[in-house]
Amino acid sequence: MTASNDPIHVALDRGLRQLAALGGDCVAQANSIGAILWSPPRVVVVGRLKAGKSTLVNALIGAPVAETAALEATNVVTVYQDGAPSRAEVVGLDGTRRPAALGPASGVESPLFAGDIAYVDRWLPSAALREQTLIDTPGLSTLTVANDAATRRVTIDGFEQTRSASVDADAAVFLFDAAPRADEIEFLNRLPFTPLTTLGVLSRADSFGEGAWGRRDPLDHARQHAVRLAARLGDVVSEVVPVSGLMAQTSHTGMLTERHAASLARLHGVGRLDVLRIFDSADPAAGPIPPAERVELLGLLGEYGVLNGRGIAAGGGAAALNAWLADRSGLAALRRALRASTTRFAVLHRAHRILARLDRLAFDHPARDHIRTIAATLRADPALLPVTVLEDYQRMLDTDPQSPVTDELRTILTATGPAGRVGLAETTPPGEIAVRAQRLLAAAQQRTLATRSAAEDAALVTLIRIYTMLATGHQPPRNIPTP
Ligand SMILES: Nc1nc2c(ncn2[C@@H]2O[C@H](COP(=O)(O)OP(=O)(O)OP(=O)(O)O)[C@@H](O)[C@H]2O)c(=O)[nH]1
Ligand SMILES: [Mg+2]
Repeated sequence: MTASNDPIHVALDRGLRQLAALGGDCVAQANSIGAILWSPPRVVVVGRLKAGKSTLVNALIGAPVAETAALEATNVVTVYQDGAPSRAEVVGLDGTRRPAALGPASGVESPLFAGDIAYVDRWLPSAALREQTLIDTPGLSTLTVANDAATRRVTIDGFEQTRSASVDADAAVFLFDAAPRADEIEFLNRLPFTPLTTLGVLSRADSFGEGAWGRRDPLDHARQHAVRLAARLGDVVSEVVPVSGLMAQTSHTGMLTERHAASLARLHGVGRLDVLRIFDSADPAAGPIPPAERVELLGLLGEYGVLNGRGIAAGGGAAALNAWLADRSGLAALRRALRASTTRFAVLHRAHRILARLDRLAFDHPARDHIRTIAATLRADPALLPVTVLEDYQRMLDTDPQSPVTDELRTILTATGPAGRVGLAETTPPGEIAVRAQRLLAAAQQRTLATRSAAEDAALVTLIRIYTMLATGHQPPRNIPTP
């Protein structure tokens, strides 16, 4: 579904035109809010120090733009978005913007100290970034307190009272290379997302468990472990996808050349233990390739790639090796998961941000009465009902996650048709759907007599609206553009 026929987009666009028609500075306000509507949803990549975040961001973008170093940690939040020319702007903690020069290795030469930066806006032409803006963050860690704070500041509402410096993300990709720690889960719970807008990534899958030299294939092992983790982390993430960011980066950014493949091919036929010995040694006589090339190959392929890519490089050169790396990296599955869930619901979150901006204007602008009418009309529009459901779900997760109301909201959000919204199989005949909706409607009405929170009050209004439509045979609007 394109922007022009997505009912949510059409409704919001209409509302913003009405805002602009009020004249004066409302034109600029409408343009500024409209920029959100016309830009892709924003996905923030978060996780522990050195989990492989920047490497994965490069792989997803398809260009090695984020710095990834074994020793240097990412210390500023960077927002990667599609745009030309390639350029950067540094946003200070006070909200001011300054252009920044790009260094030789496409790094940003910042005019401010890292501690004074909220985030860096970085534009580059990229088809991948047309689908979603990607936000790389410094790792969460008690060891690098300043970097940890830099991430929390721009992602958590109200953290250090720096809301103006927020990066306004719509969804998160959460990386961990082992079971997530309690403080990481706590951080995720403070982000304004739901499990539907948070995707788990088991990173560095190529070195999982005993690693490349162990008895089990680490990628297979990681895949099995990801299934167990997904079951355990169901309250925080929609899915857990195992990925080797390193193999994905090397194969998706054009880093691999015929020279690398030829060098690796010379190890074809060498025994596993001898390969280990060669890569462990700095002695030029230890193997058929010089030490500098060993380091280079390890940096590009990792131990798993070196060990298992030898025969492939010997048989089919760089093209075959690249295809194998891409296939084994798990990036295709990650992209699928991102499209199927995360960005699908991120589009609703983006609509929520637009409505929130209108609500704020309706509160403090001189034309507040007119703006309030525009906002109220939008909220009453059936096309925007899924956005309200997401907002209610988010509030219920914060206040009463175990409530059946929370479950019902999630069921409605994830359903693909009317039967699914009342918890029935999509093949159910319409009559039965209406009967079930009637029963759920009665239960929701009964619940309004003794609610436990303001969030529940609001959620029940939404549920009653939806069940009434379904009970009378009316279709609530299709949720969201399905992929
Ligand atoms: N074997 C292997 N190494 C990886 C993988 N992903 C990243 N690395 C290596 O791990 C190191 C850190 O990777 P980064 O991508 O910089 O990690 P990060 O999470 O951005 O680190 P910080 O920004 O410092 O928190 C680099 O040396 C990468 O080459 C992976 O999937 N497999
Ligand atoms: Mg990094």
